[in-house]
Amino acid sequence: MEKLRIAIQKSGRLSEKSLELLKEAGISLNNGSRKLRSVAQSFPLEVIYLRDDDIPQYVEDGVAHIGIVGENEFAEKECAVDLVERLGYSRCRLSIAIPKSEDYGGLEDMNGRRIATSYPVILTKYLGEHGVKADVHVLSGSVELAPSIGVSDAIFDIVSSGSTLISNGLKEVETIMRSEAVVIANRNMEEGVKSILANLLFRIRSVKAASNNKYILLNAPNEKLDQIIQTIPGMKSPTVMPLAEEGWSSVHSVLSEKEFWGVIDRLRELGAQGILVIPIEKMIV
Ligand code: PRT
Ligand code: ZN
Repeated sequence: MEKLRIAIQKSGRLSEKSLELLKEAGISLNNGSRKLRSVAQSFPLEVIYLRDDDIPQYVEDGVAHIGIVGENEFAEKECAVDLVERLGYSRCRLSIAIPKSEDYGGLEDMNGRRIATSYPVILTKYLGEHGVKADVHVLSGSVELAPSIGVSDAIFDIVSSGSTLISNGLKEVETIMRSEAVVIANRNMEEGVKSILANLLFRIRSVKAASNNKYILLNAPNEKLDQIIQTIPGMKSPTVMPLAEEGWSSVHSVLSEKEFWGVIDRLRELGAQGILVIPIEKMIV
């Protein structure tokens, strides 16, 4: 039977979350310790484990049908693959940083400067778009050390908390790109494989929607019911049922994580009582 082949980072910042995502999508893999390849039990899927740098090319070549990579790798490699889903984890940014004692007047300060990076394509493109001519110096690792050993004047690298920059005496001066884990796909998949991918993406979206939403139940005084319903519109509209106690109703709905606290505060102001918030296991989108 046809299988969808997915490439996942062998070991690194994307590995664990990517496997967890598959698990939440109901896909269990048959190996405890990671091998080069594993086959899912209850879904037509095969996983191959690769270095993240190699994944875009393998997907372009069709060795894997899809892959999970940082958006930065997708942008850097410029492979002929499609970005089909954003996953929201392993978020980071790619920024230019300079020694913290130096002043920064804007991107034009980079004219004639040496910038060390592992992402020359993204950097060169950005500088070109802004008419800045710098000397881009490619390093495969430990980019943050380059200024202190005199290899460069600035760096362009991944930043997450910013502590690596601080501990190397650098400061972030320009953010060029934001990145998160994404699913990339081959452009020439057979119909059978495409439909497996559609099913996988449907499951992934349901997992994502569930983690971004909560189920809320509350008791509302009837005279405030209209205002309470407006505060929590829900997926369609909330379910409203009369309570045994005269003048009160029970309201059930779905609340997004983003607006959560604002809505709760407003509901309390309106006299809602017995508010219960429950995690959603899956949400079919
Ligand atoms: O071995 P392989 O080639 O597969 O892995 P890798 O070492 O190239 O990649 P890995 O596992 O480090 O990162 C994989 C992906 O995670 C990256 O491509 C990014 O999309 C994403 N990601 C998210 C990060 C970070 N956060 C991150 N903080 N990748 C790297 N870092 C590094 C960064 O290079 C810098 O050295 O962490 C340091 C900065 O972190 P802060 O928190 O000190 O700012
Ligand atoms: Zn890598």
